[in-house]
This record gives sequence, structure tokens and C-alpha cells, in this order.
Amino acid sequence: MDGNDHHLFLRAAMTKDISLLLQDPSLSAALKAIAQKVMDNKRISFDEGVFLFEHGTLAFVGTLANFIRERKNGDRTFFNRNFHIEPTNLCVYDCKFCSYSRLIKQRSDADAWAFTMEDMLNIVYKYDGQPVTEVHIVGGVLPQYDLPFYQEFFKKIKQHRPDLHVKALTPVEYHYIFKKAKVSYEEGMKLIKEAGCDSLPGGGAEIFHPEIREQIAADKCDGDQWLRIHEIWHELGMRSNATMLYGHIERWEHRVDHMERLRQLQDKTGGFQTFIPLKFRNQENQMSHIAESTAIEDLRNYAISRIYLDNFDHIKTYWPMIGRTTAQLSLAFGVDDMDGTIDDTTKIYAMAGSEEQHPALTTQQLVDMIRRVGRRPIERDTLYNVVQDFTDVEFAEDKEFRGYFELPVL
Ligand code: V47
Ligand code: SF4
Repeated sequence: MDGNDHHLFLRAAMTKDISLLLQDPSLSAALKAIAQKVMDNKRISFDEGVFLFEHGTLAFVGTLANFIRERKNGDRTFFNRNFHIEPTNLCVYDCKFCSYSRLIKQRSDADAWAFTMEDMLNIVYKYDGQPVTEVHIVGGVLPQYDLPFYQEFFKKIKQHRPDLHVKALTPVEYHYIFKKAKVSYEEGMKLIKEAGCDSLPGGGAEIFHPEIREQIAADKCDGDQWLRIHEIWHELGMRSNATMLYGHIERWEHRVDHMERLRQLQDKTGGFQTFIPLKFRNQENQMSHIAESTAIEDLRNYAISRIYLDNFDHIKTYWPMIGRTTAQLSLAFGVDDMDGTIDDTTKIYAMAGSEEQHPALTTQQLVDMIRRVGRRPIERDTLYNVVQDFTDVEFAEDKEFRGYFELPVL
């Protein structure tokens, strides 16, 4: 690419006219065909997805992803006010990437926790009177946390605070507790819905392809089972999220295969709300010898996800895992959701080596992070209903000088 071609990229990005890319003589015909499809709102193929991972520069995929992001969501960047409950960090499974759980026998007493129902309800009560809209419940898998336990727990949360959205457990837990209770997925998901679960978070997806899944998460539910449980949930009229754990031993085609399976299910049900790429963090787990992906790769991955998953409304960055700076940058590479305030209630990523050892942001801090990269902060509930548009909301401290505000990167 020479200097003039750089101008074309810049002009395409600044004017949002991506047809300028088609005039770039240094771009291959294959990349131009992809740009044309994005302009025409057409879906890219599996092979084109792999091709983008192999040949798409950050500038190229970023320009396309930002175009799609703005076509779908404009400058709006969503967040919510939430907290997590992690019932236990003990687990019967032994996923190789997991720093959060060890085999029970290896865990020293000092590191371990396994909350009682009362402990967990006390966490819920702590938020009485506070404007949180969601509790995200996910943790290790242990026999005592069975179907009746979770049914009772969800019911008690709802009795206490009916308006609090319960986003709880993944197919990893559901597969285990339904098997133990000898109920089918269909029966089990109905019982969970009746007990008060409102939506499913996206965890446990890892990489669906068996070639990889068998090496990193051999003993828990497989990719087909994960997808089937979400499908049944969607058929009950409910919504869920999807994640992908990337940047370890998988190859490009495994990432695209993962997204392809999600895209196909989404065509069928329309029940997914957001896709959340999760960067593999390498501290304190059995895959510590694997180097972490670079920030450039993280941004490319967000962008290609945005391009590939044309039937997903939202792409989310999870700041406790990726760090605040990359999370801010990602808003120019296809991402339109920043998750929530979290209030230091998750340990998963701190234990895996994230910079965020005590993840918590005030609403003002989160709003500020979004504004400072030129986007509009919108507080949403879990189902993406607008709770409050913070675009013009002034905080007392806004009158003080707190650094320069930036224009959008792209
Ligand atoms: O499934 C575990 C991942 C997930 C590591 O739906 C790791 O809104 C990186 O799914 N390095 C759980 N990742 C978290 C999750 C999630 C988070 C935020 C929002 C939502 C949502 C869902 O954490 C697990 C696994 O893929 N994980 N260990 C690690 N070392
Ligand atoms: Fe258990 Fe989940 Fe960790 Fe796997 S990732 S060991 S299922 S807590």
C-alpha cells in the first residue's frame, strides 16, 4: 500500500463511504468482493471468513466492521448496571484454560469457596435500593448445586425482587443438572424458566469444533449440546448470548466454524442477542505456555466477528477480561456493547491474569469511557430496552477538566 492508498482507507473511514476501498489498486479482488458484499448488506461465506482472518489487515476489517456497526447501531454504545454471583470456584470438570476452577482435590481451603443459598441471597439483598437491573450467575459445577437448588434460588430472588433480571447458568451446568435429575433438556429448560430464569449468558461455548474442544474442554457438554440447549431456550420464547474463547490452540477455520454454527442457529431462532469474543488469558492454568493474542489480533477478531455475524444485532466487549483500553478501542472495530458496571463481583478473569484485579466501574466511569472515544452511552436492560440515554446527561464532575476527548478512531 502506498501513501495514496492509505488516504483512500482514511477517506473511506472518515466519510463512511466504503465504496472508496474498491478504488484501491493494492486491494486484492477477493477483498474487494468482500467489501462489496458488506456494502450490499450481503452475507460473507465460510471461505471468505477464513480469508479475512488470513489476509484482512486491521485497517481493512476495521473499516468494514465500523460501517456495519454504524449501520446497525449508529454511535450508540450499550451498557448495563449489573453484578455477578459466582456460587463456587470448585468444579467437577477440568477445562485446560480455566484458572478459576481446579480439580477439587487440588484446591487448598484458603482459595476455595462454595456459597450456601443464604450466602448468595445475601449478595442479592446487598443491592436492595440500588439501580442494578441484572444479576449474572455463573460458576463451577458441583453435585450439591443441582436442579432443585437452582429452582429454589431463582424463585427466592424473584420473590424478593421481581424486576431483577436473572441471567443464569450455561449449557455446561444445565446439561449436568438435567442429567442428574433425569429430565430431558426440554423439560429442564421449562422448569428453569418457570423458576424465574430470564435469560442465558453466553459462557461455556469455548470452541465448538470437536478437534479443539476435545483438547481443551473434553469432559463437559459438547458443541452440539450447547447449541441444542440454546435452541430449546429460544423456542420457549427466551433470549440468550453466545461467546467464543479464542487465541489459544484453535486455527482460523475453527473460529469461523464456531461463528458459522451460531449464525445458522440464529437464522433458525433469532434468539441470540449479542456475541462476546473472550480472549484467552494465560495465568495459572494448564495452558500457561501459550502466548496471549496481541491487541491487534483482538481488534481484528472483534471486527471479523462483526462482519461474519450479520444476523446478530450486537457485539460485546467484556472489559474485565480484555482491559479498559482495548475495550474502548474495540468500539471503533465493530463493538457496540460494553457489558456492565460489575461492582467487583467476578473473579474469573482476575484469576486468569487480567489487568482488572477488582473489576468495578461506576456508571459515570463507564459513561465517560464511552464518551471519550466519541460514542453515545446508552444504559440498557438485559433485553436491550433503553433504560436511560446518557448522551447529554451531565455529572457534577463534567465541569472540571478531565483530559481531552477524542474523535472516533475510525
Ligand atoms: O465459559 C474461563 C471463559 C467464560 C478463561 O453472556 C476464560 O453477557 C479467558 O461467558 N481466559 C465465562 N476466558 C464468562 C462468560 C461471560 C462473561 C461476560 C458476559 C457474558 C454474557 C458471559 O469465561 C467461560 C470461559 O469461556 N474463561 N477461563 C481464561 N483463562
Ligand atoms: Fe468448570 Fe467452567 Fe472452569 Fe470448565 S470453564 S473447569 S466447566 S468452571
